[in-house]
Amino acid sequence: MLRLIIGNKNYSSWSLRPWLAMTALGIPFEEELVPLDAPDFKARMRERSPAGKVPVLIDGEAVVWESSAILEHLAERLPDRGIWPAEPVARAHARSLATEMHNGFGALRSVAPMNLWRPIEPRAFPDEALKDVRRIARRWGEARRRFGAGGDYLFGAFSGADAMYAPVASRIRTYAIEVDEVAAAYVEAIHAHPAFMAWKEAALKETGALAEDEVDWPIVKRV
Ligand SMILES: N[C@@H](CCC(=O)N[C@@H](CS)C(=O)NCC(=O)O)C(=O)O
Repeated sequence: MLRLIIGNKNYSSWSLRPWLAMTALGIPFEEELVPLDAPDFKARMRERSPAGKVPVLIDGEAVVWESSAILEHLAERLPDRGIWPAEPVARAHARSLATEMHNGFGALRSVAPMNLWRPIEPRAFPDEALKDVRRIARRWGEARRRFGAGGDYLFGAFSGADAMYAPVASRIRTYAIEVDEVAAAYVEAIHAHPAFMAWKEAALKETGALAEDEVDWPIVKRV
């Protein structure tokens, strides 16, 4: 059985990505949650993977860290699950989008942490972060136009690319960041996915606020 080690569901955007891909695409796995603020988090995670971070996928003797490597491992192991679109041009596009997310958009990520229990409330962000949002919305629009006809997601059916961008959709919604109509519809489609809803439901039951992810710390706003 595959085992996925994750962090707090309210905050751990990198953990959400492979969890969402696996859940949405019907890949069975056992989940182990290691709270990010546990005093022994680093010690426990260093025992599991060289980077000492979450997420980590354990597949027998294979230990896979880095969210995009986990998606690639799953795509290779379970080629029929649809981690990437079957059609090669769409697949190349999906991989490029996913990798761009994995390596980029740091300006947005640094000022707008994923925080699922935070009430929806507009917030001002620096231009650089808003530029990231516009670039992301353009990417979503291009993918939806070119490849999205078969469904509500970037490549029609839900894929690894959607899993990679789901935390951004959540940030856009939480901080009420204005986006164009196509991007706004995509944000809603992510929030309407049963796998995303299941993760969020669990996140809302969590306790343990993290200062670095609460933008009004020491105030913690919760729905
Ligand atoms: N590039 C990594 C990022 C992993 C990451 O930064 N995980 C965070 C939680 S979302 C973490 O483990 N933080 C705790 C730490 O760095 O000690 C990936 O794609 O998996």
